[in-house]
Amino acid sequence: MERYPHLKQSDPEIYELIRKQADYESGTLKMIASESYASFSVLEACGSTLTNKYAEGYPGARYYEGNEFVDKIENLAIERGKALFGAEHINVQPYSGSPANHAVYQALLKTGDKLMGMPVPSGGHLTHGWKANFSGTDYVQIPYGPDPGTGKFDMDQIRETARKERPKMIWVGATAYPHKIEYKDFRAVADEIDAYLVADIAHINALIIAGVHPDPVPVCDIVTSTSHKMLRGPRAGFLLSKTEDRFQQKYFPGSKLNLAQRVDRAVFPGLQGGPHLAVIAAMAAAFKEASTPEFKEYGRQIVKNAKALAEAVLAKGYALAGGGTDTHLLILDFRKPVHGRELTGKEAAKALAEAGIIANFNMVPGDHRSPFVTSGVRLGTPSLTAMGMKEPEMQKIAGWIDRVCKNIAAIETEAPKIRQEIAEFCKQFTVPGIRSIL
Ligand code: DSN
Repeated sequence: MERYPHLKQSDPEIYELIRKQADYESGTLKMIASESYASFSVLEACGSTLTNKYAEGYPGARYYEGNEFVDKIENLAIERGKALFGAEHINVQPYSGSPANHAVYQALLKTGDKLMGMPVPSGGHLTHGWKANFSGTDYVQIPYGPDPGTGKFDMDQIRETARKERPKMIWVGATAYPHKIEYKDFRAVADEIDAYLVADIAHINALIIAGVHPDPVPVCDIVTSTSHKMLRGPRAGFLLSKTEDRFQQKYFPGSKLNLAQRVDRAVFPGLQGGPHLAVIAAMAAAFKEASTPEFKEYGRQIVKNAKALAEAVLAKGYALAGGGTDTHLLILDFRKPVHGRELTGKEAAKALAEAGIIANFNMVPGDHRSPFVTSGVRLGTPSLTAMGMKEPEMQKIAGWIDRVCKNIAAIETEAPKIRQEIAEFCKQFTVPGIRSIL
């Protein structure tokens, strides 16, 4: 089947670049922990004519006419999302994860308020209060992070910081934390100081759906997420929330709006204009896919694959931040020399990419190197799992990673050989949204 025939004819330049990127992504190992593959169905909804429509507002209360069908679409996304996550309320309009997180600040805080969050080098997200982001310039981040020794959260330390600083909100969520997060422990801390608890599950939503990671929805005030990454939907965000605000009397006395209404107001008209309806239709399609037993199996296999990969690299003498993984990602810690040499995260990630293993350099807890160099490489298994790979394939991949690191001084000659092997290997697998098995 020829893809994008109209674009091919009208704009061959852009068409070729899209085609080349798809070829690249199906002939290399996509191990960026925050990526996976959207299905053909999700891509079709994204590329649909809904992109033409304006519909500011929410279903049944729009500022434009002509919404009979788009209201049904957004309502389907809402119903499916609520059922999938067991949430009291969902807003499916955020343009992506950062706008969803921005809406949380608008719904809960006032400029200058304190929040607890992880700085980016500790594994947090920009929007969790990082100094270069609105969340760090307009609000005050009280930092916390994994213990540099164990690589895991030390709840006693976190409680002590919370009691001392009394933030109004605690973010729980990470972009580079390989362990399970016990939300109920954070809830206990938040309750001691009357703080909102907000989980960002963008990285781990499929694991929660699959039941292999604790579920934040019952205990958090708001849960935010992207709908791409391992959820395999369109590039967008959504917000799950409780209907009532447990701290209404304390922080919003006299307000006629409950928490769900404040969340909706924060998204529109607080931050955004017209919702991206094609994307919302794609999100509805992705929620449907994520409700299937096959998706739950994918979620379980992501973790099995990450554990198998972790065991395989540990067996080859590599160190991992936090000692291993019980999620979708692992972080190679190059502070322990391999093959007689201490690599930096940056040089290792670059060499791996030349060989066809696409990942990113990443800080490790207690890293002495700058965020532009780092001592770690973050590896994720969602994309590999979406292609149908299982534990035996992780053994093979660990072998290629080791070959790259062993031959890093002569990577120009070794990388093309490995890349060719990987390209052949990838042909055995379906690449969702790109190609079926050849
Ligand atoms: N950029 C994402 C990641 O790679 O973790 C976070 O949004």
